[in-house]
Amino acid sequence: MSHLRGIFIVIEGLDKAGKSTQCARLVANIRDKLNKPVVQMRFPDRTTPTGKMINDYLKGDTEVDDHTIHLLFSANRWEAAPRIRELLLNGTSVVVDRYYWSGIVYSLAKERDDLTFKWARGCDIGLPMPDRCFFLDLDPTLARQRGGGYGEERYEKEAVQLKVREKFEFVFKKEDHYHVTPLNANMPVEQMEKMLLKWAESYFQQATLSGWKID
Ligand code: T5A
Ligand code: NA
Repeated sequence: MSHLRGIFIVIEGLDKAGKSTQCARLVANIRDKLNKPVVQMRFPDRTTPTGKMINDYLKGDTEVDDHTIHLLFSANRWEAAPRIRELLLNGTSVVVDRYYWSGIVYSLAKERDDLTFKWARGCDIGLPMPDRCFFLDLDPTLARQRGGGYGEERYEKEAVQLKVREKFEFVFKKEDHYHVTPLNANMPVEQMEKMLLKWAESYFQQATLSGWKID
C-alpha cells in the first residue's frame, strides 16, 4: 500500500524568538485541525546521554572544548535521525524545535579560526533534510524582554545573541537558502500561529495533488 510521507518542518531562531511556543501550536493544529499524524521533537534533546552532557554545559556546570561540544550537539541529532526518517516514511509529520542551523551558528559565534563553516556544517551532512525551515527572526533587544528576560544559560546574553543573529544571516545566504523562510517574529503569537498553519495546510494540499507517495 502506498501513502503520502509526512512533512518535515524545522523552526529555527534566536533564544526566545518563540520557537517552542510555535512548535507546540503547529503540532496541535496539524493534529486537530488538519487531522494528520504528527510528532514534535526538539534539539538539543536533553534526555539522552549526549543531551545530559549538553545540558550540563549549557547550565555552566561543566566546561567542554568548543569542537567537542559542537560534535555532541551534532551527535544528539544523529541519534534521532533514524526515528525521524521512519516517522516520515510511515506518513507521520515531524516538527522540530532547532536543527543543524543552530549547531552551525552558535559555534561560529565563538569566532575561532579553527572552527570554520565547512567544519561546522560537515558533521551534519547526511541528516534528513527538512521540507521547510522557518527562521523566526527577532531583534535580540526585543527577545531579551520576553518572558521575564534571559535566563542563566550559557548563550543567553545579548552580545552572544547579536553575534548569533549575524551568523544565521551568513549561513542562510551561504547555502540551503531555498529550504529556509525567514519570518519576522515580532508579531502576536496567534498571528504567527495562523501563518504557519496556513503554510502547512497548503503543503499537505500540494503533496496530495502531486501524489507525493512512498511505497
Ligand atoms: N544550541 C542548540 C547550540 O549551541 N547548538 C545546537 O546544535 C543546538 C540545537 C538550547 C541552547 O543550545 C544552543 C542554542 C540555545 O542557546 P533551547 O533549549 O532550545 O536552548 O532553548 P531556547 O531556544 O533558548 O528556548 P527559549 O525557550 O528561550 O526560546 P523559544 O523557544 O524561542 O521561545 P519560547 O516559545 O519559549 O518563548 C519565550 C518567551 O516569549 C514568549 C513566551 O510566552 C515565553 O515567555 N513569547 C512571546 N511573547 C511575545 N510575542 C510572541 N510572539 C511570543 N512568542 C513567545
Ligand atoms: Na525553546
